Amino acid sequence: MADGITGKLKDKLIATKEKWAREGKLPGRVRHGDGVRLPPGQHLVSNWPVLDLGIQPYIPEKDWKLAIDGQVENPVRWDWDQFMAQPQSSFVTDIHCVTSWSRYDNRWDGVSALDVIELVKPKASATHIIQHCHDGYTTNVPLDVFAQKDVILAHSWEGDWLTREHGAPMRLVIPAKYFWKSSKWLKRLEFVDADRYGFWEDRGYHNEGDPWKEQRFD
Ligand SMILES: Nc1nc2c(c(=O)[nH]1)N[C@H]1C(S)=C(S)[C@@H](COP(=O)(O)O)O[C@H]1N2
Ligand SMILES: [Mo]
Repeated sequence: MADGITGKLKDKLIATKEKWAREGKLPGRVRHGDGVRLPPGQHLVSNWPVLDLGIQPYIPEKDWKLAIDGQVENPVRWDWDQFMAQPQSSFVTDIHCVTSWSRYDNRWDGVSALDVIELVKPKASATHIIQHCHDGYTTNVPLDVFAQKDVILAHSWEGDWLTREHGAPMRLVIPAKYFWKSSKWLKRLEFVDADRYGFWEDRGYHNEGDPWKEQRFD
């Protein structure tokens, strides 16, 4: 063990790296789509379109809360400072929207889903996760999709805080799925023991939403 403050920081850094290595969570990219980067029927854009239900809730950080509960051993309810005090991760991932635009190389900062899972400890009964948002939007994913290593509860994009129209102060990002599975203005992650459709899944969107399989609508 190294001595002093620098030594302590070094130990902490080494411990983090050892943890990453154990989990296979090394910084870098997760490969989705078997090496095909642009999914079928998509075109690239360089801007970042805004899509929502016409309501863009304003949630000041002082009023923000996130509940992570349901089929977990250790439910949490974070305020903003508690959320920001969690281990931080950074991923660069691509966006694929079902309306056919894709955007490459988006840098996200926030708390990784793997760190959330490690903390709340899903029960054996947990199979899916329902995302609940401040505008009433919901969407669902299987636990193994949420547990992919580039899934992030993001507070920042390209080094700046998320803007309100993109889901400030925090949104989920699930790179392996069409973007409707990535909730803006997230307020609750509910671990459940049976699948349940969300807003668009109820309205004819495909339940899985894998862009490389073109799972757009049912
Ligand atoms: N809370 C909330 N999250 C949402 C939506 C929404 O209407 N409300 N729309 C989804 C859809 S269909 C898409 S394509 C993306 C759009 O995110 P963006 O506006 O940041 O591009 O958000 C997803 N998450
Ligand atoms: Mo969308």
